[in-house]
Amino acid sequence: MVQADRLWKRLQELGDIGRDASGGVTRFSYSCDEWAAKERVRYWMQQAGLDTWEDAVGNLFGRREGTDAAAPAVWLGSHLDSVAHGGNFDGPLGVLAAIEVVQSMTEASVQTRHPIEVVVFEDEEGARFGFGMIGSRAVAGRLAPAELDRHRDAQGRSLGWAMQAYGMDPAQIDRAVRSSSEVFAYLELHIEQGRVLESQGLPIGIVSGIAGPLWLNFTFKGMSGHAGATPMTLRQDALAAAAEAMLVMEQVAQDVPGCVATVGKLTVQPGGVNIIPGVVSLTLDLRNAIESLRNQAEQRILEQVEKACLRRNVDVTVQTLQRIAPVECAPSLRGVLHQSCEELGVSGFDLVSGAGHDGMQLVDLCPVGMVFVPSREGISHQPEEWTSPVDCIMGTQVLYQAALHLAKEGIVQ
Ligand code: HGY
Ligand code: MN
Ligand code: MN
Repeated sequence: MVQADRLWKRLQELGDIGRDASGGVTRFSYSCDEWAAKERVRYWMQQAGLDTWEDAVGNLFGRREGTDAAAPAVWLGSHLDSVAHGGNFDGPLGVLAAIEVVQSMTEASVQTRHPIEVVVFEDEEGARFGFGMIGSRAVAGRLAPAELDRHRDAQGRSLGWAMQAYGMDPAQIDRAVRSSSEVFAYLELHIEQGRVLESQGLPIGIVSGIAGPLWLNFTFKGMSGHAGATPMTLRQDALAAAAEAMLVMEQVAQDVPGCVATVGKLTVQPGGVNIIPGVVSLTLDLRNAIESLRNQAEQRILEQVEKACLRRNVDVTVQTLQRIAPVECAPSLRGVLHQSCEELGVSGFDLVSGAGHDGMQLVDLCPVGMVFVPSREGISHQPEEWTSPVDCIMGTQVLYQAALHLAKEGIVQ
């Protein structure tokens, strides 16, 4: 069966790659740190006897053959890129658990009809370019060439530039596309990143659906001026307008059921103590598991922000960074995951994922399923992110059991 020590040791080792001064992990896409993490994972894939390769956008694959080479592969995966100052489990647990599953199968001389591919998706987080799930979009044929120039990092470098610097040819991204005849199902083990499982003392979550993230960039243009000499009645204060907008966003998210809204990034120009801010930009992350409710919240926010800016004589422009629809996980895979939990004597708790995941991009390619393990105090996307070794291994065993059902018997009820 799966080896707890090996999994935990690899998790700790991976966490040291891209460790930053905050004690968290910063491993952006197409960075040296992410490359180093991928090379370490490639080595463990090869130790597990997998054939490894990187595709045209940098997704790393490790393949374990089945008895029927023509059969579509069961995909087990996650990501290695992180947010800035992120945690050690968001992504890596799913990747290392997937390797642990196939390595344990080989060590137990288990044969499966379907091949199994471990997939490390490039840039799931979107932390570098404000546009994520790049690798999973690419395999699903959802990465348009225009996106490569549209998205820039903090240094103004485009996604296409980063790919080129990493040794990829941006003109070849369509070579990453996989067809549904090649992929049987996608399963991902992930930390919950919320408090539901821990608060109810539950070890395993089975994801029923994934809330859709909408990322917008708001730019407020007023008039900078002297902080001391400009009367309050004559100001076009871009930051005051942004502040009012943020309170609108918070209020709408509280009013619309199932919504969450977050302003995570804010820049102020010119940025002097004694200068009225002239230009302010901020990002809004708006989510809901029901798209119509997210649309409703989006419209309310845009209308109210527009009104506030008119009153303040401040211009506001809004750019969509990414708009990902909420998805349902495949009932067939949820059934296999519940069956696997029963066989392991553990209960699987159905829940919605507030966090986004690569599987959202794969729903037209194959059935998608996710299994969650608890996050301590629901903490994630920061250095304190932690899941116990017991929970990590329990999740890996459920992944093993479900992968066996899928790859051996092709069970997709
Ligand atoms: O933002 C998210 O939900 C995920 O962590 N990428
Ligand atoms: Mn993740
Ligand atoms: Mn994340």
